Amino acid sequence: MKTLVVAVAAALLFTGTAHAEPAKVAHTSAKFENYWAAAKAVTHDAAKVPVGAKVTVVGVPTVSGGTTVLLVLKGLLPNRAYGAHVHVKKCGALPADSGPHFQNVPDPVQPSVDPAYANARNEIWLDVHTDDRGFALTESTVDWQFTERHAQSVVLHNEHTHTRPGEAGTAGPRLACVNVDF
Ligand SMILES: [Cu+2]
Repeated sequence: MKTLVVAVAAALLFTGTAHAEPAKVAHTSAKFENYWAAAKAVTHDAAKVPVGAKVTVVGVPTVSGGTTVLLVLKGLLPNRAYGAHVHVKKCGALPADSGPHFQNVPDPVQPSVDPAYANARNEIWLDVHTDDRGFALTESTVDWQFTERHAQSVVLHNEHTHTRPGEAGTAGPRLACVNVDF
């Protein structure tokens, strides 16, 4: 009987939230490769993101309704700045294939370079500076979750992310991309 009550309660709880898919944990660990269809992590510029460099991304929904994303990189160029963001689409053969940045509140004007939308609270920015061994670790927490809309990649860029009107969110050429099922 007790089991039945628990089962019914669980079913009701599940039904009650079925329209808003619960946020989930996302995780990818991979080595950057030249593009091929099943590559999890793709380098578009092997001089700046070498083949064989390692990347780990973890995305975790927080109890307070936010999301924390962790980015770990090994084997990049030492003592160098890289920009990084969560992008909407999967990595592809071309750098542009990963699409725009994921925005919690979408900018009606695309491409989005308005700091009101292209900022580190409405997007997930993961800029890093590598140490003298090419290692970097960073984390970003935003106060929203991936529920109805999802993002599919993290992209590394050539520069740290700009913030001024007209260039907000830009960070130079896309150097590499890793698929993450957020
Ligand atoms: Cu980006």
